[in-house]
Amino acid sequence: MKINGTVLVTGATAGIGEACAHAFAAAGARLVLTGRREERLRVVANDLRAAHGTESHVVALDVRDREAVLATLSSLPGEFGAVEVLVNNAGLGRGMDKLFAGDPDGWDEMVDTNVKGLLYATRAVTPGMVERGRGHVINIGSVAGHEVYPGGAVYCATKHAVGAITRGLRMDLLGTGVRVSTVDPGMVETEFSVVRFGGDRERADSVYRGMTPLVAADIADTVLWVATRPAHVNIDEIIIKPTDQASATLVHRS
Ligand code: NDP
Ligand code: 8X3
Repeated sequence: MKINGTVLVTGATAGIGEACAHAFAAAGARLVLTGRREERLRVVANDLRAAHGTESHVVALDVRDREAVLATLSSLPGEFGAVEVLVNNAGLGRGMDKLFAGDPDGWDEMVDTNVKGLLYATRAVTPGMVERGRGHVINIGSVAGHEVYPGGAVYCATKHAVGAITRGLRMDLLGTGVRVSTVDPGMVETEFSVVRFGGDRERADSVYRGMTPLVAADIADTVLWVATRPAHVNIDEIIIKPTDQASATLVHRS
């Protein structure tokens, strides 16, 4: 499976985004790596160069910063500008309080990152794809875009929105040659739960206790597969869960 061209990953400093960067680099792509933690981006870029001889362009940005996203990602230098695959991965959960007791700042952060950030990156990158008559937008959704669970109303709402945006974007790009997909994971052990629970590692670890979660590389493998189908094939959506998980809330633990 070879990828010729540029792959832009949002949220490439950790977890699924970092794993996607590695998978695409191994397949021959050049990478645009974005995220807020610039130091981490440089480490990832160095790792990719050492492991695969990959050329990366690092862009430290917050996807919530509309002006920065639109200005920077629509005018990437040289060959980095011809983005072949956009992986809209940057996202997070904040807390699991009941909605009536929830933290509005956390709601803002989830909506602004998971929904609006994804829209800004898409708006910056897709005009070039349309012009070139080729490209692929791959959104990282979630089982939370298919189900709702207690304490997850806002996070689930953002991932339902990702599903709606994916379907609408596919309609709007019909006839341009640009593909649109969503890869929707269940439980993947990354920094996600540590972030969701405000750095409480004990609580984060308990999410995966007694079961075998997915790892970021499982999702990256799927994203790469989606991106490497022939140009006339569009994988609309994939739900991928651990064998130990039957629904968002039904998990086998031993
Ligand atoms: P991680 O916390 O490990 O990684 C999240 C990434 O998103 C980091 O690179 C982080 O970079 C980036 N990010 C977060 N906020 C922003 C922001 N405002 N601007 C730019 N980048 C940002 O979590 P995962 O890898 O698990 O999550 C990746 C995606 O997968 C998310 O969309 C998540 O909702 C989704 N997902 C995760 C599942 C799981 O169980 N882990 C399951 C289903 C979906 P930085 O902090 O440097 O900015
Ligand atoms: C993250 C997975 O099940 O915690 O999207 O919502 S879940």
